Amino acid sequence: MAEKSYDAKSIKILEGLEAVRKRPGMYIGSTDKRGLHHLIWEIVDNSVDEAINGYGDYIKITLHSDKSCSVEDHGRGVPVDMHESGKSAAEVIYTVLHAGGKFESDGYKVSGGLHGVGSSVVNALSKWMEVTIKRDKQEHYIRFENGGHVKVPLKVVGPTRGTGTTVRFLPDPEIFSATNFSFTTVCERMQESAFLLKGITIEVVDEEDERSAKFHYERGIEEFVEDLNKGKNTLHNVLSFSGTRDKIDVEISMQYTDTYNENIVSFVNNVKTIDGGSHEVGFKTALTKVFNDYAKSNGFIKGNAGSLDGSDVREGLTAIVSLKIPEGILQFEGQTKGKLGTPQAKAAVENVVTENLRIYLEENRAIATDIINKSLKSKIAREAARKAREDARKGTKKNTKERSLSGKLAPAQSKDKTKKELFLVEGDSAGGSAKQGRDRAYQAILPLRGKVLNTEKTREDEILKNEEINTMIYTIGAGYGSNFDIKDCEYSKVIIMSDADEDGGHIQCLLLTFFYRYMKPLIEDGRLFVALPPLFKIQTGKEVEYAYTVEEMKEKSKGKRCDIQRYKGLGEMNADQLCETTMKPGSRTLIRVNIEDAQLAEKRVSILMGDDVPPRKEWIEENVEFSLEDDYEI
Ligand code: 0R9
Repeated sequence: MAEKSYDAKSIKILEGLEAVRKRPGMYIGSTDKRGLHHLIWEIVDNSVDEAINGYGDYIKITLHSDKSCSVEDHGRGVPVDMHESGKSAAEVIYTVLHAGGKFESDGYKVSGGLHGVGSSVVNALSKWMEVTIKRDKQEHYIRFENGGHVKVPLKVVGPTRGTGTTVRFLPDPEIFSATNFSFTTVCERMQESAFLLKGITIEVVDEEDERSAKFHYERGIEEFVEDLNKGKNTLHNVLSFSGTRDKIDVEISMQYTDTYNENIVSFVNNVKTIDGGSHEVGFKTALTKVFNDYAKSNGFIKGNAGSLDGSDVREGLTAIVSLKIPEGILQFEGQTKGKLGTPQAKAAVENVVTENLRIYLEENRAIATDIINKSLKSKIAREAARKAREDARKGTKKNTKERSLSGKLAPAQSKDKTKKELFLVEGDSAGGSAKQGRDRAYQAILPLRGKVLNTEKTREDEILKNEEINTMIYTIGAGYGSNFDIKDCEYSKVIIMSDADEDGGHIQCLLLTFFYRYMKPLIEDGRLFVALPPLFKIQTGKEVEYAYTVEEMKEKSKGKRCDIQRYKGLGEMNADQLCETTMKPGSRTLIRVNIEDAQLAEKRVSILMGDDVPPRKEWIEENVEFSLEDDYEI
């Protein structure tokens, strides 16, 4: 009888694992590079849980040459006793699927809560998985194959010292489209975890390329902020506040730089809240209130001169907001569950920040003055930009003068902002073809001459003196920087069209940097694109085909007697060809630029486009493999 129910349970378990293999996306989001790395995060989560509970302060991730990955922790070791089902506890946690959906396993498991939620999913999606457990002075071993089938049941291997768990797995190449783990991706994520788990050491080893990195931070998120602001001019040392309200632990570190960017990154139970939520609202509300109160009571804003906006007091601010919330009141919202819903979190953060920041400003008046002056500058610029936009809308005299400045622009005839497209075209000759070949009703062409300014290395006042940049801001019509207002944007699509060569790539990078820094909402709203012109023209008799990659060219010309022309630049195409291949909806290929991870994007742009050479060199050396994805996900 017991035997029978044991078998029945085993079948159920294998059915569960099979379901994961059938629809992996439901459990790990995708089966591309991102999903592949998700497997590591799932396993590391268990080690992190154990470390948070006070067991083991060292975690090691090894990327092996055989494309498998192992995660080692120095916790208590997974229990090895027999579970009531007749299976070992170790077998159970690596094979029994936790009930629930897609993102549940991303949740923080507070002490005493759920453990090992994602391990069985990783097992299901692996060619093999081995677990080695050091516990009770003995080393134990269990091996699974082909999506979680037990190959070697739990056994004692021999005596050992210390305690801990090591999980090694090989992702199933039949499931994943990508099979190479990226050392950089793993390091970036582990560094972030190490910042959040102060005092814990996380080591990442890449066996194949013989390199490793160790992350350990005694001051936690304070060092996180220092890292984010590396290479920037800062106005003061990092401020850190913490406190507990309503059983919610709040920890905040913040620092102002002399840049114009706002970089607030928030976490709940060590999981990043990409879409913000109540804690970020509380943080922003407190900042605006405290700085306005200080500015008014110290004579920075007199009479009815108007308050500082939230965007004014956040200009140049880098901050980490990290909360620990008990499971009972934890609520996530949104499609990807990246937004904190818990209403109490707003008050908790608001309270901690208001109390502490007020005192800090009173005690550090020189710094307070610097920050307020910076915010006031933003306020003046914001009001000036608004006025300029209003003038532009009304069509005042000044506007006509400015319009002549952008005489290069071939405007679209339509006034319909939801249909109009703006092409930013490299070079006058391609600009000429584009003007001829376009759909005049909806497509506007702005040819750009020469190299675009690197806005990452240039001060704002210099940037605004640059004619090329000025024309773009004016043409798009929605302002720039913290005063950019997407509602005023004249176009539904802004399309960068440059040659498919090195120079063209450089121009793309420079333009992407400009849009990222000064018109970020354009990207966030999905309105920025890069046009993909063809690399080859293949002519067979009278028939003309185009190819966008070398492989496609080979494929299309195979076994044919044809003429192959490699386009060196857009200028080599005549107006009809350019229109057909690169501009006409339906036959063109556009790449939408998106920001997948705001914090990473921030770091990438400043490393790749900024003043500091060594970090750029390091990044390029470590990332020799470039893919389209890497190029455009800035
Ligand atoms: C290398 C990746 N690490 C793990 O997968 C891992 C899981 C795990 C763990 C415990 C300790 N370390 C771990 N590492 C543990 C031990 C005990 C209680 N809770 C957790 C204990 O000794 O009493 N477990 C995660 C789930 C389980 N253990 C359990 F369900 F089997 F208990």
